[in-house]
Amino acid sequence: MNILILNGPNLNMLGLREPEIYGDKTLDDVKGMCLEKAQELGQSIDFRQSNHEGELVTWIQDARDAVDGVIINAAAYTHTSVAIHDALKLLDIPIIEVHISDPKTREEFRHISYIEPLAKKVVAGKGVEGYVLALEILAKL
Ligand code: CA2
Repeated sequence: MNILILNGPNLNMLGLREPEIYGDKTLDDVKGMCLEKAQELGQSIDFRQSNHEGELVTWIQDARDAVDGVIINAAAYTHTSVAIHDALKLLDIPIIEVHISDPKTREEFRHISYIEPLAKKVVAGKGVEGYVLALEILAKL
């Protein structure tokens, strides 16, 4: 099973500020956790981060016919991006939406997700462990 794990804007700063919301692990630590779990589950992962909406859209388009599942934490683009929604809509593989915090319990502008209607499952508020849970969910599908 080939899985694409996408991370949106500012997640490259993980572990460097706001540890009370996002914890103290860096995105590299999260990648390491995912690689370890993927190996255990016999999955192959491609873990990426971009601060650019268009780059994320291109990566999602490229995932067509190339991967078996997508895990996406689109960060702030979750709440704004019709472009990412439209790109994900073209995939006919399972999409798991991940958030480290629980956006629904935070500011109102974080309550809308343009990804949620397309996601097989949303994992939110479980910290960075949510990425590992998403890999387990995909393994069971
Ligand atoms: O909880 C999540 O995973 C979010 O997707 C994180 C986004 C936020 O806009 C979403 O509403 C919820 C923010 C990503 C910024 O990440 C940072 C983490 C630590 C330090 C600085 C930035």
